Amino acid sequence: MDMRFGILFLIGLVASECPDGWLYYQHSCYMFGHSSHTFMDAVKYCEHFNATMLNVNTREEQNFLKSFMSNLKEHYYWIGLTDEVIDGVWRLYPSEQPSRVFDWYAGAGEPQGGTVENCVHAQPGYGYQWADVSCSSTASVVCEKDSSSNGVQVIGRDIQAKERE
Ligand SMILES: [Ca+2]
Ligand SMILES: [Ca+2]
Repeated sequence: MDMRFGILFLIGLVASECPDGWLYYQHSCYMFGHSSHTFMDAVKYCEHFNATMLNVNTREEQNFLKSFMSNLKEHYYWIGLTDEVIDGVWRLYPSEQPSRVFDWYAGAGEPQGGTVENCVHAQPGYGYQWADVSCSSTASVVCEKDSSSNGVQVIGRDIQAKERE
């Protein structure tokens, strides 16, 4: 068997896979935490897994995750979205890119917390739509990482690098 073909096949095969216990969707892996943290502790929790908090980039991603969360136990989940820097300007965390996708729970007038509520969680009672809340309140967290960042693919790259030597 042609060695190069074998390596490319290996990389292709693992590109759609996530670590055990993580959910795959469109090149991302997601992990739904069970324990409660403040926003900043939840950031560290995700970093521990080489991930960031969930960044919702598309409407499709939001709809997929909302539907998945509705089948889990009734946890509140932090997402990576804050207006800590400028009130009312919602940015993804930690990139600080302006968010293009929103799913606020209009039934409670969210977001309505002004300068007091600068972090965002998905709330079971709101069908996992979003509310702004105090960053020092506690919730579980959804962590996200690129599916290509898993370890097996790095091994594939190592093999390829060796072949070139
Ligand atoms: Ca995302
Ligand atoms: Ca609020």
